[in-house]
Amino acid sequence: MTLLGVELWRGEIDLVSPFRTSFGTEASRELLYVRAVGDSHAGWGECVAMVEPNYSSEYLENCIQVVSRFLVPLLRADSSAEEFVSLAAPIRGNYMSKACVEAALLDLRLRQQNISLAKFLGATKTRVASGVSVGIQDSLDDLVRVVGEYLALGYLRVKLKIEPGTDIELVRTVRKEFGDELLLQVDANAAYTSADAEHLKKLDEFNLLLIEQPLPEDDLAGHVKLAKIINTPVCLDESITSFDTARGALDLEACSIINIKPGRVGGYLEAKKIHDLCLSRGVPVWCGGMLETGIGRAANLALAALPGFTLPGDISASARYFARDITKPFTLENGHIEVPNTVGIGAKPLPEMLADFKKIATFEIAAN
Ligand code: NPQ
Ligand code: MG
Repeated sequence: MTLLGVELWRGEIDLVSPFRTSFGTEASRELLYVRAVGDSHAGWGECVAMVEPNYSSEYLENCIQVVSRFLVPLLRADSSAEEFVSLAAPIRGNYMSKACVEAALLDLRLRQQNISLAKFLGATKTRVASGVSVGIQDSLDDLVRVVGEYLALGYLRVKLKIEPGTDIELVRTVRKEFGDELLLQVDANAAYTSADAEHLKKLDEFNLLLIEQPLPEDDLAGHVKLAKIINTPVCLDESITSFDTARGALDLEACSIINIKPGRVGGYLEAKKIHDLCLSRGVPVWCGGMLETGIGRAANLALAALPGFTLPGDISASARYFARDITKPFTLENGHIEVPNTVGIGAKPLPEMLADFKKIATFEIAAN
């Protein structure tokens, strides 16, 4: 049951179509993996940071620095994921860096103990309801076509990216085209300000499941005020970086739904604590996505199989983003994706795909 070493692997996979949000357009996914090497097993963790600090303050190069200089040195041959998390606690922020190291260690330890991540976390479902995040399109016709294609594939919920000037008409068009039964929500990625409250109130007529992160991540007070003005439930994403920020947002009534992303909160152990808190308070949660490949997607499926994940998440099929995934592809079956039930995260890179990736760092872990 030992940890012998840690490796960092880098690569890039093109997206099947550009993904436009209020903070930019992505055409490919630059990737960073952590590999935790044991005596007879290896664990993999995926870093969800983007190349540029546009979604949050973390970015891929910075994660490589933080993982190499501050996190790997904390590891011991017998470190558990729980020990790593407590040793890393004094290092402020850097949630995505911590999460990918924790995930690799968790995958390794669970493989060594012959347990699946789903079982370890307390999963109660064998498949999870799948939604899709739809980027901003060049025209309303394009949007209707793209949404139609996803619904034909069986996705159970549609999330539309919005930004100032590209919002009300977008939602009206999709609601009119696909009907009142469609599970529909929007995500602003923090693009509005409190001054837009009356404008955002116009979305109330479209019976949306939620509006996600309308205001800047640190404007909790603005979300409290907005939640009192609009009827559409407010869901927070970027603002929730830990158990404490989740509890605080709920105590202040800044939101009534939470998008849980393990990478954004420092890992699966913290994500589970947030899940348990929300379950105890009857607050719906759903699993967000960061355009993960199969390594991150497999682990997120285990998390989303917990009982409190009652809304369809952004864990889409691999094909939503990638023509070829780093792992065996995750596919949509009747609007759902199967939860891996084999040991660890239940997935690992395909050798032929990993061949295009570069091992950029190797660290030996001192025996105890
Ligand atoms: C969100 N995810 O919920 C994020 C935004 C996002 C599925 O909408 C590369 C890496 C590109 C992460 C683009 C979804 C990304 C990204 C958008 C995350 O806010
Ligand atoms: Mg979001």
